[in-house]
Amino acid sequence: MRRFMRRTSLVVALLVSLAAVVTLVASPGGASSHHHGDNHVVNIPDTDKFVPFHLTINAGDTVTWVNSDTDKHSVVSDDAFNDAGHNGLVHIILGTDDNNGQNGTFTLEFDHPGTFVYYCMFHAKLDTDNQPIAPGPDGGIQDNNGNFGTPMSGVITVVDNQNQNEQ
Ligand SMILES: [Cu+2]
Repeated sequence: MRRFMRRTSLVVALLVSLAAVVTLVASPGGASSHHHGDNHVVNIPDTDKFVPFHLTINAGDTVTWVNSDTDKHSVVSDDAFNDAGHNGLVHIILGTDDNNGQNGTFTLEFDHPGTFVYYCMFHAKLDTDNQPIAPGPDGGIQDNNGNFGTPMSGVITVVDNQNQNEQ
């Protein structure tokens, strides 16, 4: 029993020191493969749209959605056209009505190049060809004539940052 205990604590001690070494080795490597991430903002005003519609960012950057509308909105990605990570994402961003008067926010980090196409499930939906369309008279962006047809969607293009790291 004693012997077993001693052996066990030796193994534990070895594992702890191994973990420490792995941590030391891993952190500088992780820092150099990503540039210092910039944060980009996509605003959601009270007109049911993402502003800007399209963003180009570097791998390692973050994007923060800021919902200043009273209504809640959402960021939903579909695997059919998303190769930038966060596949199958469904995230609701509260509006000021449900968030004590404060803007709802949501931040994602994008770690590798690709395209992130997203839409709001309340103000857009996907058609049979996986294209965002307005869900009906109560959704999408209506023009002055009452027509609807612009779905609430957006695109983030994530590019490789290797060249910038070398500068
Ligand atoms: Cu919405």
